[in-house]
Amino acid sequence: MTGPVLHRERAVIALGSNLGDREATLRSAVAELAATEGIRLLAASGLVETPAVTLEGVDRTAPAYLNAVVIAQTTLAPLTLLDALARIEDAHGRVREQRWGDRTLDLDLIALDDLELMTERLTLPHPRAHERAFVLVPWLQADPDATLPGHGAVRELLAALNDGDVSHVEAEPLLAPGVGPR
Ligand code: A4P
Ligand code: MG
Repeated sequence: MTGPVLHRERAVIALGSNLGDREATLRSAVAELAATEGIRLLAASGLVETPAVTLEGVDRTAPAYLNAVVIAQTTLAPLTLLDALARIEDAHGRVREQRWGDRTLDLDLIALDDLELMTERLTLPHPRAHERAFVLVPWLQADPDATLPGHGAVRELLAALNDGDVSHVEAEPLLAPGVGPR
């Protein structure tokens, strides 16, 4: 007898933090993702520092963000994966008071294969990813050939944005060598 066929999807997850020890938070979030049943990390960006984008636009008086992107393989259903991300956010003291407000940790699902979905809890691909350098720059680091379903090559989306606000601050790779296919 063979075991159940586990369909594996490729997930792109964006991480952001602009409160507390941002780097420690992002590193432990990556470790927690890697330790989640049904998630296997394949690649990760470095850390990039970006000015806060708020509902009023770029706010340079707000604490700056560290952003990163990880690529994973997952057997989790889309909403189960979203729940897993929310649990990790909550474990890092995430409070939800203001949309696009300051946060210890934000985990967004950017894409899950080429799935297109629009439900109350989950929109895929992430509806704002294509216009955000703080997502596209680290995504390209993690996957130089990345494409955003419905929008095209990430490299071209980024060139069209022409946003020079993103700087690379990574000290050590977010993903230790050896993490990956087992
Ligand atoms: N939701 C729907 N689709 C998704 C998805 N693909 N991934 C729902 C994740 N969540 C998704 O999110 C609100 C609800 O969106 C969730 O309950 C989920 O069911 P939230 O994280 O509670 O609140 P939020 O993040 O404030 O709202 P929103 O609109 O998702 O914000 P964004 O678009 O994620 O923007 N500036 C910089 N420099 N770097 C950042 O990382 N991030 C944001 C947040 C704003 N400014 C930023 C950054
Ligand atoms: Mg979010």
